[in-house]
Amino acid sequence: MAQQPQIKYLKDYSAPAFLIDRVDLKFDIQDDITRVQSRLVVNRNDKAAASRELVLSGSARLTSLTLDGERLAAGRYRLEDETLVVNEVPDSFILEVETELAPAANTSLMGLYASNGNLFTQCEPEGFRKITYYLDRPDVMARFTTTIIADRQKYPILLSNGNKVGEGLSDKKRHWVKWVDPYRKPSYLFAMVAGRLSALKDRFVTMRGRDVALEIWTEPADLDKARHAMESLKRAMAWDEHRFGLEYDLDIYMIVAVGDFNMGAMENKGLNVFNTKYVLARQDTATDTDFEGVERVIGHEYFHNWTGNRVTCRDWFQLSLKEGLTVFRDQEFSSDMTSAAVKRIEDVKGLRAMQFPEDAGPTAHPIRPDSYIEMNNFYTMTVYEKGAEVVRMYQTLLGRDGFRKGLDLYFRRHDGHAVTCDDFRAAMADASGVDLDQFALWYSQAGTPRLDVVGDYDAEAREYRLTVRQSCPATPGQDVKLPFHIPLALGLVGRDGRDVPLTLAGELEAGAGTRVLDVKAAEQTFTFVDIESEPVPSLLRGFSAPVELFFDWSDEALTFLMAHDSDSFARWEAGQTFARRLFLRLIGDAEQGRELALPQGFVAALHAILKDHAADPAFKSLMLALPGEAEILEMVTVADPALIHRVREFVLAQLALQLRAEWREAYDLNLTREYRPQDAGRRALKNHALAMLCRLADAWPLETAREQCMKADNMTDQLGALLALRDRDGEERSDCLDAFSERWAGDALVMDKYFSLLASSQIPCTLEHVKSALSHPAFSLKNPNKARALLGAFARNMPHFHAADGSGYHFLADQVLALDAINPQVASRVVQAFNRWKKLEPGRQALMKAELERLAAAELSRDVYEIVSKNLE
Ligand code: 7MK
Ligand code: ZN
Repeated sequence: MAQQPQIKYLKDYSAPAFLIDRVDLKFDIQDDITRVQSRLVVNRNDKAAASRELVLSGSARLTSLTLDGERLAAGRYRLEDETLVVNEVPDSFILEVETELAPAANTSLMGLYASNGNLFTQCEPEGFRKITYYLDRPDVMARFTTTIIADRQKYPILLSNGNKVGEGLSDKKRHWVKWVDPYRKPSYLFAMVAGRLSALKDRFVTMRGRDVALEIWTEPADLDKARHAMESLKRAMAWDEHRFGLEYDLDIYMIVAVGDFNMGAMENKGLNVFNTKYVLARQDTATDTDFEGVERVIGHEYFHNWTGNRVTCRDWFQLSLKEGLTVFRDQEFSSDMTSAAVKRIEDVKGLRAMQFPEDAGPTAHPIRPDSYIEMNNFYTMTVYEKGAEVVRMYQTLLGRDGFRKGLDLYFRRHDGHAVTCDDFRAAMADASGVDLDQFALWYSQAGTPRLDVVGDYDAEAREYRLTVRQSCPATPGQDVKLPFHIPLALGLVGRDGRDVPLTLAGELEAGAGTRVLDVKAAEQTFTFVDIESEPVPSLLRGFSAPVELFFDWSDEALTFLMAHDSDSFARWEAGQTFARRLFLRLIGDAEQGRELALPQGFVAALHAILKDHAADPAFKSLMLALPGEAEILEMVTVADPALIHRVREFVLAQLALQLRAEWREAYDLNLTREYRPQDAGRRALKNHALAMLCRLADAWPLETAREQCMKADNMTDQLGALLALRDRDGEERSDCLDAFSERWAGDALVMDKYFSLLASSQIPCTLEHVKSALSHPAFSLKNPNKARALLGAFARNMPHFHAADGSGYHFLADQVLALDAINPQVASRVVQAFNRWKKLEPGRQALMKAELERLAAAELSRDVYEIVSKNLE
């Protein structure tokens, strides 16, 4: 870093000195450059401190500047540090700004950029300033019009936000289109697309009878993969009306798919831009998980139209206001479209594998951060996924109806405005009468709270007492934490496996089988009365709060909950608790050089699950899956990745061996004759069984996997077989991989799967394979999907990334440097593979630190600098 980058603070927020009423944009697209004319109607903001200087953000080449029609002389303005300052401005005026862009040279994929010959924009959070000079902050909401002029052959399709109001020819070769967005919006929601694209078209009639044109734009060759996205969009629109009474508000809704995109997708008003990964899905190219991902992200961006666009964020510290809420909404949508139990478990798995480590590491931050260097670094698991858990807690505390009333009030108060997380919390409190003052701490304190629960049964008094103690580990900049307001959902399970009605001491009537306790103090005791015999507590049902909970269940109690708990999340969690405990014990054994052995109780519990033929196969597959390596790493104080890997592999190998007949039966029973989307759960369980069987020394599973891979008529089974073969060095593996990469050489999204397979393999020469993949004709570091597929997968590969000689670390650091020169945002994601270095045993810790120091000494982007410096603090 040439100079220390500036830190921005929430506490420094001040309202903008000027507001922009209207923006008229004109994009003149030439071969190599695009000229942008912007005409701003600017007014002084009487709600802000008066200033005679107009300060605009921007970094594009400025070619002309006029104020009220007069060209500004050099002395009237200055350009410095990515800002344009205009002196002596009147109270109201018109500013015309002209800039020149080179989209084909823009590899950051922020602002205006080229992808495969077409042009796209990405403006959230601060990409608009790469296009023109502007008050590029979300509390400045303006009415936009966009005119685009381009060659008819090269750019037949010209799109922007809102409604198309005119089009025509400017000369023989060039045409123009004008778009008007009737809604005020911040600049981050601006979008423009130009290129050769084809559309899948449909319609949706809203609850009040508005006829909406739906268009999904893709490259012509991909159009036959857009059907599922379109069906998902219609389901999302109907669901938001039904669940939240929210209706779409324009006559057209467009989605454009692009192969080069930094994130999943973007909710630009009326013109969503999507990573192809979340649009294109066809049975033979996309897995069941991919299909679910498309539905989820289509839903997410659609839901933003109300939670994000109609009501937006005052400043970027409030990002979770729209993201936590919209993730919660997409979770509820997916839950209603498939299985609520499975969805909840998958979300919690994701949170544990990725958000908990973030909250325990050097980049830990509250869901509403108080400072940042680069805002792009705060599109995190914490802001999104923990943010969604915080929104879910409102619903748990207020009930579904109370939550709905709160949301209605939020829209009544704030429609058309840019607001804060406190405004959201106030709407929830005011609509329900529930005191949510202490709840505010979820927004300001980082770290995963810990609940230590002790149960005590008093047979004499027929009482069951639960004592709950809460704490929260220190995080960077926050040594001491105050107690949170935690909704703790629980049940007490009787000997017959049924929930005991829960009555707290002092209550007159018997309560329900599941109750939500308000845990607010550092230590609290709850007494349940009329409890006939000692129950087994089922705690944190439905994962009612993003915390870690500890209770001293016996192995028998856990097996009992696995079989009988009425709450399916808690059934799954009992199995996970059993497994976590087992891992801790085995890691201790391995460290002491003791022989490893699996307790029969654990094997028997999984045996019972495999034999439960009435259970939903998707749920069964989750019950049979063990906590991942990343989760285990967080559980130990000093982590040896090789040991963690070895112990986990041991357990898996033992389960494969001791339950081989049952796995084989699960495989056979879940084979399906023809492909039907609704058999996704059966495919999941079948492929899980196949992967377990491929751990055996037998030839049969490898042959079966080869055959399944070669003959599959759908990507789930093809990839399922490849995953089963992934770690088995041999002919079956190489034949299948070769056939796969040959067949799919022309399909970018399928090739991402190929690169991930190579990078996640346990076979000895994986690093060599990853290195040679960098020069594979289908690979490019410039494409974020490719970089993530290869480098992201490698960074999660425990034995290879954490190779004892440091070769994995060295390789990844080299790639971070290469990537940072191309696309800082993607580089900054990849470098976070180093975040947990302090958790590792001394040898690897030193190796990782050396790589971080090597990075720190290099010329870095703001994005990577922020992460590296936080790691070394
Ligand atoms: C999801 C912002 C966008 C990280 C996860 C998304 C982004 C980053 C999609 C980009 C989104 N507003 O809709 O949240
Ligand atoms: Zn979002």
